[in-house]
Amino acid sequence: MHRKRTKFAARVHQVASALEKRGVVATYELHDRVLGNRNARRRYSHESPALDDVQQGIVDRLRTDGYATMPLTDLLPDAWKELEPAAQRFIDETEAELGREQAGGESSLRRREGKEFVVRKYAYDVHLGLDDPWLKLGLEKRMLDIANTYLGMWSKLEYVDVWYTPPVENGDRKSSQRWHRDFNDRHLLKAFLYLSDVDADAGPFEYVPRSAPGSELDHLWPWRPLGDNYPPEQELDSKISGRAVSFTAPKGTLIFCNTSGFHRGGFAIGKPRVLATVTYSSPASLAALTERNFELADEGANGLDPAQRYALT
Ligand SMILES: O=C(O)CCC(=O)C(=O)O
Repeated sequence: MHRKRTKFAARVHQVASALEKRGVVATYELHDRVLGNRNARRRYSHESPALDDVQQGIVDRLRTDGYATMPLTDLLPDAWKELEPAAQRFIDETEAELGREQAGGESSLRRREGKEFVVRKYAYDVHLGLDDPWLKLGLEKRMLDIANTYLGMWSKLEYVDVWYTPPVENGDRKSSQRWHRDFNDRHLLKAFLYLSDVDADAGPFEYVPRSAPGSELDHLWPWRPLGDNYPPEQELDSKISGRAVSFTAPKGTLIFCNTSGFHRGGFAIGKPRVLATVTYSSPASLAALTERNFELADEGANGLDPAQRYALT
C-alpha cells in the first residue's frame, strides 16, 4: 500500500481510536454496498467499454491470477516515446539531488514518512495538468477501460507518481518491502511501469498469485478495511510454498496487479529501481480510506470522456 499512508492514513492507522476506525470501516462498507460503488457499477453496466484482444487478455489474467504483465508497447504502442525522456529527466534530477544530499547540502527530494527509502516525484498535494505524462498514462482510455472492466465499475484514479528507490547498503526489509495486502480497498488495481531495468538486486515487485479477495488464497490473513495487513514474513512464506512471482524485467514493462492480494517490493540492494505507478480504486475507497494524491490543475476536463472525468472527480 502507499497512498493511504498519507497524512490521513498515518493518522487513522497510528492515532485513531478504535471508535474512529470503526467509523471509517462503517463508512467504507456503506459506500461499497450502497452509496458510491452501486452508482459506479450502474455507470459501468450502462456504458461498458469494448475491449480488444490485448485488453481482454489482461483482464482475463487479472481475474485468474490477480496480475498481468506485458511490454507497455503491446498496450500503448506510442506512449513510450513521451514517457522515456520524461523518466530520464526524473532520474537525472533525482540523482543530482541525491548527490547534493550526500554532500551534506539541502535537497528538495520528496519522501513519505514511514517509507523514506523511496524518492517520489509527486508524493502528495500536487496539481497536475492534463498534459502531465504520468497523469496521461493513468487516464489513457486503454488503461482505464481495463481497470473498469476488471473492477466491474467506473473507478477512480486515486494516485499517480514516479518512484526512485536508491539501493541500500544493508538492513532489513521495511514497510512495503515486506509482504502485505494494501488496506486501501477490496476493489483495487495498480499499474507499475518499470522505468529502469529491474533484476533481483534492484528490488523487483513480487506478488502472490490468487491471493486477492475472492481468490484461492484469500483466506490467508484475509483483506479487511484498515486490517492488520502485514503478517510475519516467514509464516507467509511457509504458507505460500514458493508460489510468489518476482517481476524481474526490462524497462518499459507494465505490470497490472490487484494489490489487495499479497505483494512486496523495492528492496533495492545493488542498483536503483525506477517506476511509475497509478492506482485505480473504487468510490468507496475514496470516500473512506484514501485520499487522491493530486488535484487537476486545469480548469475543466475538456476532451475527456465521461469515464475519464468520473475517474478524476
Ligand atoms: O515497491 C514495490 O514494489 C511495492 C509497492 C507497494 O507495496 C504498493 O504500491 O502497494
